Amino acid sequence: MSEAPLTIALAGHANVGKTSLVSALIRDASLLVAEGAGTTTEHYVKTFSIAGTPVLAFVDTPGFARASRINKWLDERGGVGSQRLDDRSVVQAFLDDPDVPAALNPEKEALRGVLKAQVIVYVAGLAHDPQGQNVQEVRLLRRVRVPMIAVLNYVSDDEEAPRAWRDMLNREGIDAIVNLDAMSFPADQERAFYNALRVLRPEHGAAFDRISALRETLKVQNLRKSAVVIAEMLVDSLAFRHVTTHPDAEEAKRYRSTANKRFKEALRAREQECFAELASIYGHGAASIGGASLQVQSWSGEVTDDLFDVEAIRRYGVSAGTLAAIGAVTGSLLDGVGGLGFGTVIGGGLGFAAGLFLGRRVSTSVDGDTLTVGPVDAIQFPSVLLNRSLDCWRQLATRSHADRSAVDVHVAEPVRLGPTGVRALNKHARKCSKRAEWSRIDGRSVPPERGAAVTGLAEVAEELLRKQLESDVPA
Ligand SMILES: Nc1nc2c(ncn2[C@@H]2O[C@H](COP(=O)(O)OP(=O)(O)OP(=O)(O)O)[C@@H](O)[C@H]2O)c(=O)[nH]1
Ligand SMILES: [Mg+2]
Repeated sequence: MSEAPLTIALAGHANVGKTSLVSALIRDASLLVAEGAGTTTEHYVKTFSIAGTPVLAFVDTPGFARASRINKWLDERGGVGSQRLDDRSVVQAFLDDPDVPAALNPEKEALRGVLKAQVIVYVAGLAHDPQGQNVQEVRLLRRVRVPMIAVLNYVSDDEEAPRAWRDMLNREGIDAIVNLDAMSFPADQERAFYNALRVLRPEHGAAFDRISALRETLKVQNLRKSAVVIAEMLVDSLAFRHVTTHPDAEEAKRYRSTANKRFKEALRAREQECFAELASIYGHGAASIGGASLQVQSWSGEVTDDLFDVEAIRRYGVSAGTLAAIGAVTGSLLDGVGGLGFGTVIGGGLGFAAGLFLGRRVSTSVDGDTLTVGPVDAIQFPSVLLNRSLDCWRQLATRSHADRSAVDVHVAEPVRLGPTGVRALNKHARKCSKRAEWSRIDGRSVPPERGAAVTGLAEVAEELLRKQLESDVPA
């Protein structure tokens, strides 16, 4: 077993996704990736550590644009007969030659990085057919005399890579060819990539075992952490009340609509905080979330979609059938409270959803000089909150770190809770709705009994996350 990390250089033509692949492999969304060629200008090493021990070191390199010129230089200066230098020495001589034109600096820089590696990964961007310059790149890299595999980027599933690429790479004596799409980055492609490396560098077998064990552990750990983050948000949001005091009852009443707005803003901000925490669990802390219905400019930005609107219920609410199954006969979460005049909720379709329009169900009361806004007294609300965060989670959990686009919450059909889950959710939600002191939204400290609600809701959330994981995350 080898103690030092296996050093792997990613090299290839400019703009084929080398840095994107490093990002995805080491789960780091902060590396500089951009549309144009020439984004990476210096080579750098990123180590991937497990429990503080570096197991792999990836060398990202600037892309090649003039490999044939360098090959020519190397052929001319390599010497002949007994004077002939070995390949690595000629490459080194090229790097040491002060007269090499500055135009070749990116290539020099790339070769400096490549010389540090024990394995070279030649990245082929399948946006184009292989060209003469790609052949030259492979030939140039082979002079470094370390095992070399080719990664075919832009192949998101098992589709056959274009024959021309395979033929060329085989002809040039590449040791292995694997599909590895930086953007979708499926787990099975990543495993195949590591298996190929393992064959070439069996002395690092233990490192690959540790990586695959880590992936499994993290899958479970991150799911649990996410469930707790979502449960904390649920408790805070369901318990929250916006309370203000005024000179008299009339003033308090006049302030009602402003207070209502503040209340909703506070819940939206809390939801954003939850999304941000989920993102950071999965190493996407800097990502922004946005989408068709949930428009978010930045983590602290504004949500223009409404957590409280009819569409939210239709999309994320509990179905009429499930409500019937659990015997819900009113839309109210707070038995006997409210007096808001909700009708019977058994019914169907949008009329049903509209009848539960969440925004109208923010309970508001004036008691002397005190105005209290909240909680949202609608049986659909906990489900809407839970499913929106699930929607965000499912994308973060499967997202490649090469993907720098906004997270588009609101994509696929949400996985719904069954009657047992809804019953459990409602049970805890009812409790939270009666305990204003359980909300941390306005920064107060919370009593220890709140913990049981968080645990209970985390169980409900975890069940849903697991279902989701089984339904759409490849093993
Ligand atoms: N659709 C798609 N786009 C990709 C993929 N990999 C990379 N890209 C995009 O291709 C562009 C270049 O990606 P980079 O990772 O910067 O490429 P690079 O090879 O490091 O580029 P240089 O450093 O300039 O040589 C970016 O806009 C990426 O988002 C992929 O698998 N699928
Ligand atoms: Mg780059």
